[in-house]
Amino acid sequence: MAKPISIYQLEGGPNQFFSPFCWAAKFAVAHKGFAIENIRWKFREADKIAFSNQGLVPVIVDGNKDGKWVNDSWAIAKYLEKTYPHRPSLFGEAAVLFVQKWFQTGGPLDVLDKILVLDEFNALTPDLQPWFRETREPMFGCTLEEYSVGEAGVPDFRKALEPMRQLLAEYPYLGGKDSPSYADDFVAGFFMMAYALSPVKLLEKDDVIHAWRERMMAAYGGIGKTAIGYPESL
Ligand SMILES: N[C@@H](CCC(=O)N[C@@H](CS)C(=O)NCC(=O)O)C(=O)O
Repeated sequence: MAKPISIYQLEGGPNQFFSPFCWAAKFAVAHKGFAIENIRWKFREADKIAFSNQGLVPVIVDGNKDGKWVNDSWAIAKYLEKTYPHRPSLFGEAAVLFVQKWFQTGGPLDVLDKILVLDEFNALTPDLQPWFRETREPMFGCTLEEYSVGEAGVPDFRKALEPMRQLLAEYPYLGGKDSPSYADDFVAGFFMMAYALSPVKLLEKDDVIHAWRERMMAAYGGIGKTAIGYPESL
């Protein structure tokens, strides 16, 4: 019987898992039908993942392959697909990598980050908050408060999702199949970040993306639905 795959996953408050990349990896592992062992990881716990020679999560450790580790969500997806080709495929015909680039580069993530930045700051324990401010403010070129747009960013976020909305009007999932592809897992990871951090309603109920998010949260035994988050945001 297959052993679980462990995931080092960013934790904010207790059981508050808000890293979109960790969610993408977690959905991908579940997608391949493996049980998941969550290993909680907080910002700055570099020593815990030092074995991976870098400082970011997710990192997976595969108990089925002598504890092989892989870091980076995209590298993890490629590893899972290559190592377990006979399990449900992560990659559909759609350009999965293009979906990731679109979402992250000049796309919906730009505004989503600005909606959530103060929620992320507030989710952290007081000892981590000064570090978060000191590392993020130089990146943004302004204070967290100046960068934040909060709920006022929702119309722009919805607008930025238009290509995804048009695709989902024709297909149930972003990979163009009747079941999720890794493009779905990846984008759903960002909706899980929002769910974990904020009560803001990102989507209207009649939006096809709303129904897609419901399907993704219910997928793989409901690992999204049972996560700790803000149900009022859905
Ligand atoms: N390209 C990486 C990005 C991973 C990443 O940025 N992880 C964040 C959590 S969302 C992290 O580990 N941050 C630690 C830090 O900033 O020190 C991936 O796709 O896995």
